[in-house]
Amino acid sequence: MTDRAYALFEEQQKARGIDLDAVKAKLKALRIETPSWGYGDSGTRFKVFQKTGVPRSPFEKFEDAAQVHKVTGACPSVAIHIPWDKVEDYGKLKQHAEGLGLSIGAINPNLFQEDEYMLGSVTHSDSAVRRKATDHLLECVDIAKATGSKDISLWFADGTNYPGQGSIRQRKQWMYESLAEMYKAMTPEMRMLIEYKFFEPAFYHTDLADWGMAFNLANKLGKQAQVLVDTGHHAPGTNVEHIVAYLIDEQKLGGFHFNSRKYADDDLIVGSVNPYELFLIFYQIIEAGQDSQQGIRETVNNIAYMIDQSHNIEAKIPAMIRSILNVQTQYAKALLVDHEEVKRAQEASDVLAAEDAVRKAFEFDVTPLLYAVREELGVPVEPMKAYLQSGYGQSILSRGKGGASW
Ligand code: PSV
Ligand code: MN
Repeated sequence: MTDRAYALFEEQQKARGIDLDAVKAKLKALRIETPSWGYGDSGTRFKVFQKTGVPRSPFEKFEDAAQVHKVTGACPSVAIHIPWDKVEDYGKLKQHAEGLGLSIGAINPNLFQEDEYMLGSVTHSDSAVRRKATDHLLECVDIAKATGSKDISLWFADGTNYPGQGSIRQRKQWMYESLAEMYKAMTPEMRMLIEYKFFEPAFYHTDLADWGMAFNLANKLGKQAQVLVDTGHHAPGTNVEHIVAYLIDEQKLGGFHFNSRKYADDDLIVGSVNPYELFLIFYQIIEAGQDSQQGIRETVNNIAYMIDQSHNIEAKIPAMIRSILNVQTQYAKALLVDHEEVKRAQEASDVLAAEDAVRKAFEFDVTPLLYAVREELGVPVEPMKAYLQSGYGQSILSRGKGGASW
Protein backbone atom coordinates (compact mmCIF):
# COMPACT_ATOMS: atom_id res chain seq x y z
CA MET A 1 0.00 0.00 0.00
CA THR A 2 1.47 3.31 -1.01
CA ASP A 3 1.41 6.77 0.54
CA ARG A 4 -0.61 7.70 -2.51
CA ALA A 5 -3.37 5.27 -1.54
CA TYR A 6 -3.56 6.90 1.88
CA ALA A 7 -3.50 10.40 0.35
CA LEU A 8 -6.47 9.47 -1.84
CA PHE A 9 -8.32 7.99 1.11
CA GLU A 10 -7.60 11.08 3.17
CA GLU A 11 -8.86 13.36 0.45
CA GLN A 12 -12.03 11.31 0.05
CA GLN A 13 -12.80 11.30 3.80
CA LYS A 14 -11.91 14.94 4.33
CA ALA A 15 -14.36 15.85 1.58
CA ARG A 16 -17.01 14.05 3.66
CA GLY A 17 -16.04 16.03 6.74
CA ILE A 18 -14.59 13.03 8.59
CA ASP A 19 -11.97 13.90 11.21
CA LEU A 20 -9.32 11.34 10.33
CA ASP A 21 -7.09 12.19 13.27
CA ALA A 22 -9.94 11.32 15.62
CA VAL A 23 -10.62 8.12 13.67
CA LYS A 24 -6.97 7.12 13.90
CA ALA A 25 -6.85 7.83 17.63
CA LYS A 26 -9.87 5.58 18.17
CA LEU A 27 -8.35 2.81 16.11
CA LYS A 28 -5.11 3.00 18.03
CA ALA A 29 -6.98 2.78 21.31
CA LEU A 30 -8.97 -0.34 20.40
CA ARG A 31 -7.96 -3.25 22.65
CA ILE A 32 -9.19 -6.78 22.09
CA GLU A 33 -8.57 -9.52 24.61
CA THR A 34 -7.75 -12.99 23.34
CA PRO A 35 -8.81 -16.17 25.17
CA SER A 36 -6.29 -18.65 26.53
CA TRP A 37 -8.59 -21.44 25.33
CA GLY A 38 -8.16 -20.27 21.76
CA TYR A 39 -4.55 -21.43 21.77
CA GLY A 40 -5.04 -24.98 23.01
CA ASP A 41 -6.46 -28.05 21.31
CA SER A 42 -10.16 -27.95 20.60
CA GLY A 43 -12.80 -29.51 18.45
CA THR A 44 -16.46 -30.26 18.30
CA ARG A 45 -18.49 -32.66 20.39
CA PHE A 46 -17.50 -35.23 17.78
CA LYS A 47 -13.73 -34.89 18.07
CA VAL A 48 -11.03 -32.85 19.74
CA PHE A 49 -8.22 -32.54 17.22
CA GLN A 50 -4.67 -32.79 18.45
CA LYS A 51 -2.46 -30.30 16.67
CA THR A 52 1.31 -30.25 16.66
CA GLY A 53 2.75 -27.32 18.57
CA VAL A 54 -0.14 -26.28 20.77
CA PRO A 55 0.82 -24.92 24.20
CA ARG A 56 1.37 -27.47 26.95
CA SER A 57 0.67 -25.11 29.82
CA PRO A 58 -0.97 -21.78 30.61
CA PHE A 59 2.51 -20.26 30.42
CA GLU A 60 2.93 -21.37 26.83
CA LYS A 61 -0.56 -20.12 25.98
CA PHE A 62 0.61 -16.66 27.03
CA GLU A 63 3.69 -17.05 24.83
CA ASP A 64 1.45 -17.69 21.82
CA ALA A 65 -0.86 -14.84 22.75
CA ALA A 66 2.18 -12.56 22.94
CA GLN A 67 2.77 -13.22 19.23
CA VAL A 68 -0.71 -11.94 18.41
CA HIS A 69 -0.05 -8.79 20.41
CA LYS A 70 3.40 -8.37 18.92
CA VAL A 71 2.13 -8.12 15.35
CA THR A 72 -1.16 -6.31 16.02
CA GLY A 73 -0.32 -4.10 19.02
CA ALA A 74 -3.98 -4.52 19.97
CA CYS A 75 -4.16 -7.55 22.24
CA PRO A 76 -2.31 -6.88 25.49
CA SER A 77 -4.51 -9.04 27.70
CA VAL A 78 -5.49 -12.70 27.79
CA ALA A 79 -8.59 -14.15 29.41
CA ILE A 80 -8.08 -17.28 31.48
CA HIS A 81 -10.46 -20.15 32.22
CA ILE A 82 -10.34 -21.93 35.57
CA PRO A 83 -9.48 -24.80 36.02
CA TRP A 84 -8.13 -25.05 32.44
CA ASP A 85 -5.52 -22.47 33.41
CA LYS A 86 -5.16 -23.40 37.03
CA VAL A 87 -1.61 -22.87 38.32
CA GLU A 88 0.00 -23.17 41.73
CA ASP A 89 1.09 -19.59 41.81
CA TYR A 90 -0.95 -16.92 40.01
CA GLY A 91 1.68 -14.33 40.90
CA LYS A 92 4.10 -16.32 38.76
CA LEU A 93 1.66 -16.46 35.85
CA LYS A 94 1.08 -12.72 36.17
CA GLN A 95 4.82 -12.11 36.16
CA HIS A 96 5.24 -14.34 33.13
CA ALA A 97 2.48 -12.45 31.31
CA GLU A 98 4.02 -9.11 32.17
CA GLY A 99 7.42 -10.27 30.98
CA LEU A 100 5.77 -10.88 27.60
CA GLY A 101 4.14 -7.45 27.57
CA LEU A 102 0.76 -8.90 28.50
CA SER A 103 -1.63 -8.88 31.41
CA ILE A 104 -4.14 -11.41 32.67
CA GLY A 105 -7.60 -10.36 31.58
CA ALA A 106 -11.01 -11.70 32.46
CA ILE A 107 -11.27 -14.69 34.76
CA ASN A 108 -13.72 -17.29 33.45
CA PRO A 109 -15.00 -19.82 35.96
CA ASN A 110 -15.75 -23.24 34.56
CA LEU A 111 -18.90 -24.82 35.94
CA PHE A 112 -19.57 -27.30 33.19
CA GLN A 113 -16.85 -29.91 33.13
CA GLU A 114 -17.31 -31.95 36.24
CA ASP A 115 -19.63 -34.93 36.55
CA GLU A 116 -21.43 -33.32 39.46
CA TYR A 117 -22.56 -30.50 37.18
CA MET A 118 -24.41 -32.77 34.77
CA LEU A 119 -27.78 -31.45 35.98
CA GLY A 120 -26.62 -27.97 36.82
CA SER A 121 -24.10 -26.06 38.92
CA VAL A 122 -25.45 -23.03 40.78
CA THR A 123 -28.95 -24.22 39.90
CA HIS A 124 -28.49 -27.87 40.88
CA SER A 125 -31.19 -29.30 43.14
CA ASP A 126 -28.51 -30.70 45.48
CA SER A 127 -27.35 -27.97 47.84
CA ALA A 128 -23.89 -29.57 48.09
CA VAL A 129 -23.37 -29.13 44.34
CA ARG A 130 -24.62 -25.55 44.52
CA ARG A 131 -22.17 -24.93 47.37
CA LYS A 132 -19.29 -26.38 45.36
CA ALA A 133 -20.24 -24.21 42.37
CA THR A 134 -20.50 -21.05 44.45
CA ASP A 135 -17.18 -21.83 46.10
CA HIS A 136 -15.64 -22.03 42.64
CA LEU A 137 -17.02 -18.58 41.85
CA LEU A 138 -15.48 -17.29 45.08
CA GLU A 139 -12.19 -18.97 44.16
CA CYS A 140 -12.30 -17.03 40.88
CA VAL A 141 -12.77 -13.77 42.77
CA ASP A 142 -9.65 -14.64 44.75
CA ILE A 143 -7.77 -15.44 41.54
CA ALA A 144 -8.84 -12.07 40.15
CA LYS A 145 -7.40 -10.44 43.26
CA ALA A 146 -4.11 -12.29 42.78
CA THR A 147 -3.85 -11.51 39.06
CA GLY A 148 -5.12 -7.93 39.23
CA SER A 149 -7.99 -8.82 36.90
CA LYS A 150 -11.00 -6.57 36.99
CA ASP A 151 -13.53 -8.68 35.13
CA ILE A 152 -14.99 -12.03 36.05
CA SER A 153 -16.89 -13.41 33.14
CA LEU A 154 -19.70 -15.87 33.86
CA TRP A 155 -21.25 -18.37 31.55
CA PHE A 156 -23.41 -21.21 32.80
CA ALA A 157 -24.18 -24.42 30.99
CA ASP A 158 -27.10 -24.82 33.39
CA GLY A 159 -30.45 -25.80 31.98
CA THR A 160 -32.75 -28.76 31.45
CA ASN A 161 -33.52 -31.07 28.57
CA TYR A 162 -37.10 -31.95 29.38
CA PRO A 163 -40.24 -30.29 30.69
CA GLY A 164 -40.54 -31.03 34.39
CA GLN A 165 -36.87 -31.99 34.78
CA GLY A 166 -36.34 -29.07 37.13
CA SER A 167 -38.23 -26.16 38.61
CA ILE A 168 -37.46 -23.24 36.34
CA ARG A 169 -38.42 -20.67 38.99
CA GLN A 170 -36.53 -22.39 41.78
CA ARG A 171 -33.44 -22.61 39.63
CA LYS A 172 -33.75 -18.91 38.83
CA GLN A 173 -33.75 -18.14 42.55
CA TRP A 174 -30.74 -20.38 43.21
CA MET A 175 -28.84 -18.67 40.41
CA TYR A 176 -29.50 -15.30 42.03
CA GLU A 177 -28.48 -16.52 45.50
CA SER A 178 -25.17 -17.84 44.25
CA LEU A 179 -24.31 -14.76 42.22
CA ALA A 180 -25.32 -12.46 45.06
CA GLU A 181 -22.81 -14.25 47.28
CA MET A 182 -20.12 -13.84 44.65
CA TYR A 183 -21.06 -10.20 44.11
CA LYS A 184 -20.49 -9.47 47.79
CA ALA A 185 -17.01 -10.97 47.61
CA MET A 186 -15.88 -8.74 44.74
CA THR A 187 -13.75 -5.66 45.35
CA PRO A 188 -15.31 -2.34 44.28
CA GLU A 189 -13.13 -2.24 41.14
CA MET A 190 -14.32 -5.60 39.88
CA ARG A 191 -17.10 -6.33 37.44
CA MET A 192 -19.21 -9.39 37.02
CA LEU A 193 -19.97 -9.91 33.34
CA ILE A 194 -22.99 -12.13 32.84
CA GLU A 195 -23.21 -14.06 29.60
CA TYR A 196 -26.34 -15.67 28.22
CA LYS A 197 -26.93 -18.37 25.64
CA PHE A 198 -30.22 -19.73 24.44
CA PHE A 199 -29.24 -23.38 24.08
CA GLU A 200 -26.49 -25.98 24.47
CA PRO A 201 -25.62 -28.08 26.30
CA ALA A 202 -29.20 -27.95 27.59
CA PHE A 203 -31.91 -27.81 24.96
CA TYR A 204 -35.30 -27.48 26.64
CA HIS A 205 -34.48 -24.49 28.78
CA THR A 206 -31.29 -22.66 29.62
CA ASP A 207 -31.26 -20.87 32.97
CA LEU A 208 -29.80 -17.71 31.44
CA ALA A 209 -31.20 -17.95 27.95
CA ASP A 210 -31.17 -14.41 26.68
CA TRP A 211 -30.05 -10.83 27.25
CA GLY A 212 -33.25 -9.97 29.11
CA MET A 213 -32.60 -12.58 31.77
CA ALA A 214 -28.95 -11.57 32.10
CA PHE A 215 -30.00 -7.90 32.23
CA ASN A 216 -32.58 -8.52 34.93
CA LEU A 217 -30.10 -10.46 37.01
CA ALA A 218 -27.43 -7.79 36.57
CA ASN A 219 -29.92 -5.12 37.63
CA LYS A 220 -30.86 -7.03 40.74
CA LEU A 221 -27.24 -7.66 41.68
CA GLY A 222 -26.05 -4.07 41.35
CA LYS A 223 -23.86 -1.65 39.48
CA GLN A 224 -20.86 -3.96 39.26
CA ALA A 225 -22.84 -6.57 37.36
CA GLN A 226 -23.21 -6.10 33.62
CA VAL A 227 -24.21 -8.13 30.61
CA LEU A 228 -21.75 -9.77 28.24
CA VAL A 229 -22.90 -10.27 24.66
CA ASP A 230 -21.38 -13.30 22.98
CA THR A 231 -22.22 -12.76 19.32
CA GLY A 232 -22.60 -16.51 18.80
CA HIS A 233 -25.25 -16.97 21.45
CA HIS A 234 -28.27 -15.84 19.47
CA ALA A 235 -30.77 -17.50 17.23
CA PRO A 236 -30.35 -16.79 13.52
CA GLY A 237 -32.09 -13.57 12.59
CA THR A 238 -31.64 -11.94 16.00
CA ASN A 239 -30.80 -8.25 15.74
CA VAL A 240 -27.70 -8.29 17.93
CA GLU A 241 -26.95 -4.60 17.40
CA HIS A 242 -30.37 -3.75 18.80
CA ILE A 243 -29.52 -5.66 21.98
CA VAL A 244 -26.20 -3.83 22.11
CA ALA A 245 -27.83 -0.40 21.75
CA TYR A 246 -30.45 -1.24 24.36
CA LEU A 247 -27.93 -2.45 26.91
CA ILE A 248 -25.68 0.56 26.39
CA ASP A 249 -28.61 2.87 26.90
CA GLU A 250 -29.32 1.10 30.19
CA GLN A 251 -25.61 1.38 31.05
CA LYS A 252 -25.47 -2.38 31.42
CA LEU A 253 -23.33 -3.53 28.52
CA GLY A 254 -20.09 -4.84 29.99
CA GLY A 255 -18.41 -6.65 27.17
CA PHE A 256 -18.35 -8.86 24.13
CA HIS A 257 -17.27 -12.30 23.19
CA PHE A 258 -16.69 -11.98 19.48
CA ASN A 259 -17.02 -14.83 17.04
CA SER A 260 -18.91 -15.39 13.84
CA ARG A 261 -22.22 -17.18 13.86
CA LYS A 262 -23.72 -18.89 10.91
CA TYR A 263 -26.04 -21.04 13.00
CA ALA A 264 -25.23 -20.48 16.67
CA ASP A 265 -22.16 -20.83 18.87
CA ASP A 266 -19.99 -21.74 15.91
CA ASP A 267 -16.58 -20.51 17.09
CA LEU A 268 -15.84 -19.18 13.63
CA ILE A 269 -13.49 -16.30 12.97
CA VAL A 270 -15.32 -13.08 13.83
CA GLY A 271 -16.40 -11.15 10.77
CA SER A 272 -15.86 -14.09 8.44
CA VAL A 273 -19.51 -14.83 7.73
CA ASN A 274 -21.30 -11.70 8.85
CA PRO A 275 -19.01 -8.67 8.63
CA TYR A 276 -21.96 -6.30 8.23
CA GLU A 277 -23.37 -7.39 11.59
CA LEU A 278 -20.04 -6.64 13.23
CA PHE A 279 -19.94 -3.26 11.50
CA LEU A 280 -23.48 -2.46 12.69
CA ILE A 281 -22.60 -3.42 16.26
CA PHE A 282 -19.73 -0.93 16.15
CA TYR A 283 -21.97 1.66 14.54
CA GLN A 284 -24.30 1.47 17.57
CA ILE A 285 -21.39 1.65 20.00
CA ILE A 286 -19.78 4.64 18.30
CA GLU A 287 -23.08 6.47 18.05
CA ALA A 288 -23.76 5.91 21.76
CA GLY A 289 -20.21 7.06 22.53
CA GLN A 290 -21.24 10.55 21.42
CA ASP A 291 -24.21 10.71 23.78
CA SER A 292 -24.58 13.76 25.99
CA GLN A 293 -25.05 11.55 29.07
CA GLN A 294 -21.77 10.84 30.78
CA GLY A 295 -22.94 7.45 32.08
CA ILE A 296 -23.57 6.23 28.57
CA ARG A 297 -20.19 7.45 27.37
CA GLU A 298 -18.55 5.75 30.34
CA THR A 299 -20.36 2.50 29.54
CA VAL A 300 -19.05 2.65 26.00
CA ASN A 301 -15.52 3.42 27.17
CA ASN A 302 -15.52 0.46 29.52
CA ILE A 303 -16.73 -2.19 27.10
CA ALA A 304 -14.43 -5.21 27.32
CA TYR A 305 -13.85 -6.55 23.81
CA MET A 306 -12.85 -10.17 23.80
CA ILE A 307 -12.55 -12.93 21.28
CA ASP A 308 -14.23 -16.19 22.24
CA GLN A 309 -13.15 -18.69 19.62
CA SER A 310 -11.43 -22.04 19.83
CA HIS A 311 -10.33 -22.75 16.30
CA ASN A 312 -10.77 -26.35 15.31
CA ILE A 313 -9.56 -26.61 11.75
CA GLU A 314 -7.48 -23.46 11.42
CA ALA A 315 -3.91 -22.81 12.55
CA LYS A 316 -4.50 -21.23 15.93
CA ILE A 317 -2.26 -18.17 16.11
CA PRO A 318 -2.97 -16.99 12.53
CA ALA A 319 -6.70 -17.57 13.12
CA MET A 320 -6.52 -15.29 16.14
CA ILE A 321 -4.61 -12.68 14.15
CA ARG A 322 -7.22 -12.87 11.37
CA SER A 323 -9.94 -12.34 13.98
CA ILE A 324 -8.26 -9.21 15.30
CA LEU A 325 -7.75 -7.83 11.81
CA ASN A 326 -11.42 -8.42 11.00
CA VAL A 327 -12.51 -6.56 14.13
CA GLN A 328 -10.21 -3.66 13.33
CA THR A 329 -11.52 -3.50 9.77
CA GLN A 330 -15.17 -3.30 10.78
CA TYR A 331 -14.43 -0.86 13.57
CA ALA A 332 -12.53 1.34 11.11
CA LYS A 333 -15.45 1.29 8.70
CA ALA A 334 -17.95 2.09 11.44
CA LEU A 335 -15.80 5.07 12.43
CA LEU A 336 -16.44 6.48 8.96
CA VAL A 337 -20.20 6.81 9.45
CA ASP A 338 -21.19 10.46 9.24
CA HIS A 339 -23.61 10.69 12.18
CA GLU A 340 -24.76 14.16 11.20
CA GLU A 341 -25.74 12.86 7.80
CA VAL A 342 -27.70 10.01 9.41
CA LYS A 343 -29.43 12.47 11.74
CA ARG A 344 -30.38 14.81 8.93
CA ALA A 345 -31.90 11.94 6.99
CA GLN A 346 -33.77 10.71 10.06
CA GLU A 347 -35.14 14.19 10.73
CA ALA A 348 -36.26 14.47 7.10
CA SER A 349 -37.86 11.00 7.37
CA ASP A 350 -35.72 10.03 4.42
CA VAL A 351 -35.42 6.30 4.94
CA LEU A 352 -33.24 5.61 1.94
CA ALA A 353 -30.83 8.44 2.71
CA ALA A 354 -30.51 7.25 6.31
CA GLU A 355 -29.74 3.70 5.25
CA ASP A 356 -27.33 5.00 2.65
CA ALA A 357 -25.48 7.13 5.18
CA VAL A 358 -24.77 4.05 7.27
CA ARG A 359 -24.10 1.52 4.52
CA LYS A 360 -21.73 3.64 2.50
CA ALA A 361 -19.25 3.71 5.38
CA PHE A 362 -19.15 -0.08 5.18
CA GLU A 363 -18.30 0.09 1.50
CA PHE A 364 -15.09 2.09 1.87
CA ASP A 365 -11.79 0.26 1.56
CA VAL A 366 -10.08 1.01 4.88
CA THR A 367 -6.84 -0.79 4.06
CA PRO A 368 -4.85 2.46 3.59
CA LEU A 369 -6.19 3.77 6.89
CA LEU A 370 -5.24 0.62 8.78
CA TYR A 371 -1.78 0.60 7.24
CA ALA A 372 -1.26 4.21 8.29
CA VAL A 373 -2.44 3.50 11.82
CA ARG A 374 -0.16 0.47 12.15
CA GLU A 375 2.77 2.45 10.84
CA GLU A 376 2.13 5.12 13.46
CA LEU A 377 1.78 2.45 16.14
CA GLY A 378 5.07 0.88 15.12
CA VAL A 379 3.62 -2.56 14.34
CA PRO A 380 3.85 -4.39 11.03
CA VAL A 381 1.45 -2.95 8.45
CA GLU A 382 0.60 -6.51 7.46
CA PRO A 383 0.44 -8.39 10.77
CA MET A 384 -0.48 -11.74 9.25
CA LYS A 385 2.42 -11.65 6.83
CA ALA A 386 4.79 -10.59 9.60
CA TYR A 387 3.68 -13.48 11.79
CA LEU A 388 3.95 -16.05 9.02
CA GLN A 389 7.44 -14.83 8.17
CA SER A 390 8.55 -14.70 11.79
CA GLY A 391 9.27 -18.43 12.04
CA TYR A 392 7.40 -18.66 15.36
CA GLY A 393 4.92 -21.14 13.96
CA GLN A 394 7.79 -23.49 13.06
CA SER A 395 9.61 -22.93 16.32
CA ILE A 396 6.71 -24.26 18.42
CA LEU A 397 6.37 -27.50 16.48
CA SER A 398 8.93 -29.04 18.84
CA ARG A 399 6.25 -28.96 21.54
CA GLY A 400 4.80 -31.94 19.72
CA LYS A 401 1.23 -33.15 19.99
CA GLY A 402 -0.98 -33.58 23.02
CA GLY A 403 -0.85 -30.05 24.40
CA ALA A 404 -3.48 -28.39 26.54
CA SER A 405 -7.03 -28.69 25.39
CA TRP A 406 -10.04 -26.81 26.55
C1 PSV B 1 -19.90 -20.95 25.94
O1 PSV B 1 -20.34 -21.36 24.73
C2 PSV B 1 -18.82 -19.90 25.88
O2 PSV B 1 -19.14 -18.95 24.91
C3 PSV B 1 -18.57 -19.22 27.19
O3 PSV B 1 -18.16 -17.90 27.02
C4 PSV B 1 -17.41 -19.92 27.74
O4 PSV B 1 -16.72 -19.24 28.69
C5 PSV B 1 -16.62 -20.13 26.47
O5 PSV B 1 -17.60 -20.51 25.53
C6 PSV B 1 -15.58 -21.19 26.58
O6 PSV B 1 -16.16 -22.39 27.02
MN1 MN C 1 -18.59 -16.77 25.18
